[in-house]
Amino acid sequence: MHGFSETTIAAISTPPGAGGIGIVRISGPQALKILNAVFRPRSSSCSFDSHHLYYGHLHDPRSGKLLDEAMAVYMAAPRTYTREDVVELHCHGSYLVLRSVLETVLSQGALLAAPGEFTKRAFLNGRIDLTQAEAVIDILTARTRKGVDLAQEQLAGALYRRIEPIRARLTRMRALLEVAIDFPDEEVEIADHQQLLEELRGEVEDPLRRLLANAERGRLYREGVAIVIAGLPNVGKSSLLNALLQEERALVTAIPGTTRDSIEEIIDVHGVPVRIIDTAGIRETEGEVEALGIQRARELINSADMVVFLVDGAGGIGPGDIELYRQLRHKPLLPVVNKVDLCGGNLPDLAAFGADQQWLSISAKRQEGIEELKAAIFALVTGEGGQWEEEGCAPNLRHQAALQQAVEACSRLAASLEGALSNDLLAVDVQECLDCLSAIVGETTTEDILDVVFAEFCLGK
Ligand SMILES: Nc1nc2c(ncn2[C@@H]2O[C@H](COP(=O)(O)OP(=O)(O)OP(=O)(O)O)[C@@H](O)[C@H]2O)c(=O)[nH]1
Ligand SMILES: [Mg+2]
Repeated sequence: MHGFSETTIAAISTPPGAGGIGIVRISGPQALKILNAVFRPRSSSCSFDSHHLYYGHLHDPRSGKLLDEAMAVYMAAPRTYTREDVVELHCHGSYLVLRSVLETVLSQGALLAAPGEFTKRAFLNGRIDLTQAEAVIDILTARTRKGVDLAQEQLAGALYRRIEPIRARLTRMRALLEVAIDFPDEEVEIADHQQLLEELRGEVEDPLRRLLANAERGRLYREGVAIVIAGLPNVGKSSLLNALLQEERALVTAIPGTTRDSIEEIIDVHGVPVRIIDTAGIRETEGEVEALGIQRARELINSADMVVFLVDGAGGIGPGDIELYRQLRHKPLLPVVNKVDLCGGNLPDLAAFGADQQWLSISAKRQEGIEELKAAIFALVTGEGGQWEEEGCAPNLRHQAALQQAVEACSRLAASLEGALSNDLLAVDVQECLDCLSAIVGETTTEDILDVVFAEFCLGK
């Protein structure tokens, strides 16, 4: 589909900073030549067996200078990450060492790899489809174990395997229609429209809609949600943050107005990365710093996906709580009563907030009710209590847009079939639907799509 690249690329493939080892990766037709130029194996063998690790030293061939003691591996095409010849130089994980090794490799004819270029080559050389390339980014950036699992499934081809049978079905339909176009005078009807319509509904549209239903889930596990803990001063917001994190992250004191700057951390709520943000307690204040904190809190509340609205069950509910509740009502809200350990079983009267409002009771200090709160957060972010089909695939935004277009093309096709339009027109609709699906797996991708996908990668991947 795309010819193999003539250039050889190289990059530092391990993260910046000090580490036990750091790896410079080289891919392309000159990889082996460069390895021979920069690396001297201790054993004097002059050739490298593929997929074997060699111990030796890296030198700069221009000056003869010793660069590092290293392990090197040469992997001959096509059994490699990119399907090209690949060399990895395992050096000491010092950024300065790695830089000088990379610079030397570049001086021998390699080009600095663009972000994601190794994976892009793996895709262009047909080792993986586009959804698998995207899964590689997801694995690198996942923030929960669940996110990693979903990405691994996609890397194993879960999404591809869901798209392929639908594409195969559409391809068959197109073929039927083409035959019917070529032989308009046949006695038997080659493309029975009623039957095509049934196939379209059952084997194309339904599976596509089911995939689309999973896209929301993909977004959630990939991007997570932002939740602000809001309430009056001293109700225990920072204590709640600490309880959720299981760590004394925020300052907690009995003095109202303790938190000024907002504090945020990411927690794993049943696999969803939740950014949890502790804010300044909201009240009228003369203090300049506190006022800035409160303004900040209001901005964060506005941009948050949802709000945990906290009141102090022991201190009594005041007009301030009710006024704040009124202001927050337009957001997805989880109302929580804190400090129930001080209530002796008697919760304050919460009827003023509305008779039908469900409240959770917790004690942030004693870490009671925290699991229930997490479950409630999960239920709220997943809508109907997380009733997703566990299908092992989580389409991303790009897939979602293409799936949406495919479903729309499907509807047009169904209407055309019902309207008994000519086979030529039907074939156009089928092709449109096919194009959308081909774009997802990367079979008919334009440079723009590739640029967008691979721009998300980090260097060296
Ligand atoms: N008994 C009891 N005390 C609590 C509980 N949660 C918080 N507190 C106490 O309430 C006081 C205020 O707690 P914070 O977590 O600082 O409250 P806050 O809402 O962050 O306060 P500001 O940052 O000032 O808005 C502290 O003395 C906490 O120890 C609880 O569940 N039970
Ligand atoms: Mg606080």
